[in-house]
Amino acid sequence: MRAPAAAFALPGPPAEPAPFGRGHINATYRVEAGGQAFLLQRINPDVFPDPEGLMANLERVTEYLRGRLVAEGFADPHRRGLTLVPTREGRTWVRDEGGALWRCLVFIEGTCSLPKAESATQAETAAFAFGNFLRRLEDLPAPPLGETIPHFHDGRRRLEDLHRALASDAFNRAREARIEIDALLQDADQAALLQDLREHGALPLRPTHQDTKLDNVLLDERTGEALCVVDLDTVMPGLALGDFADLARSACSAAAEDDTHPRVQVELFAALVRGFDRGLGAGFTPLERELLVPATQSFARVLALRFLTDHLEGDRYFRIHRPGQNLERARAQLALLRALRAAEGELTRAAR
Ligand code: GN1
Ligand code: MG
Repeated sequence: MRAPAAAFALPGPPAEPAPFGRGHINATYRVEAGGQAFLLQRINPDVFPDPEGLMANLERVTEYLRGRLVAEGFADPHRRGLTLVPTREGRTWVRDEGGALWRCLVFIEGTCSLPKAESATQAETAAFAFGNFLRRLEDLPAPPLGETIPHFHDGRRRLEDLHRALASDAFNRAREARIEIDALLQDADQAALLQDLREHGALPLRPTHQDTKLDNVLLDERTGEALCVVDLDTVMPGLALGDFADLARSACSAAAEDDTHPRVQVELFAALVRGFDRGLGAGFTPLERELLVPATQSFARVLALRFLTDHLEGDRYFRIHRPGQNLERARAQLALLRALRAAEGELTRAAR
């Protein structure tokens, strides 16, 4: 691991990198060099088909956001936005012998991220940060950002993927997942809600984050202020409604994402709506507001589809720490979907 670290222009010789974070996709390490801390990340080539294109997006987005933060008068833009560390050759990535790309970011000290919201205030703060992130990127100059994962939130495709995995059942895992499969095949077209909106042009495409999990916001350890939105690998054109929905499905329950006993809380959902709406500046459009609850349900369903498909295909996409974990994750998202339906009336009132 020291080999990729050594390629970057660090302020001293790098110490042995240590695994860091809770991400399911990339490998992330914290590394100290010259009395400062950095994050070293290997971009998962099985997930991102064009890592160089991804890095080109990331360079544009981080630079543009830095400019916006400075223009907004923040004295600490390096704590509120990500900073890429260049290699000695002046690039933002290095390729290892296996062909995978590595990058290095400045570690933002004195922050934490949360697997679940502990209070409505925290939920609102994080939601504001994501809405505000979209507001800041709204006028990103052309050309549009590249698609780092084509069809990423296309629920119809995700359903086709499940059917394909079921047809081959290469690991003979479909039998034990019958209940989850049946649940996902019921009302299956609800997975396509966001994709339908996108195709019908009912909502504008704009730069979006597309992985708005609660723990992708860094909070100031001391004050609890939301400082920085991280994990920018899927920043690409999309729907603001999708970013709200992915956040709401990850943060409207007082239980963590992989807990099969979700506790959907109306006050948390209401706080997420308030925070995101404020962060957007212009706020939700009437159509977006009407769809906040169905979109959140749809996102829980699509993520359940993705976890289940990956389980059936032998855990090639989401990293697991024990056998069957992706099946458990699918179960947890299905339980969340049921809870979101049970609370639908209250959530809809809270979204108005
Ligand atoms: C992945 O990288 P991470 O763990 O923040 C996934 C998201 C899922 C999330 C579920 C690129 O996010 O789409 O919602 O897991 N990211 C990618 O925990 O697929
Ligand atoms: Mg992440």
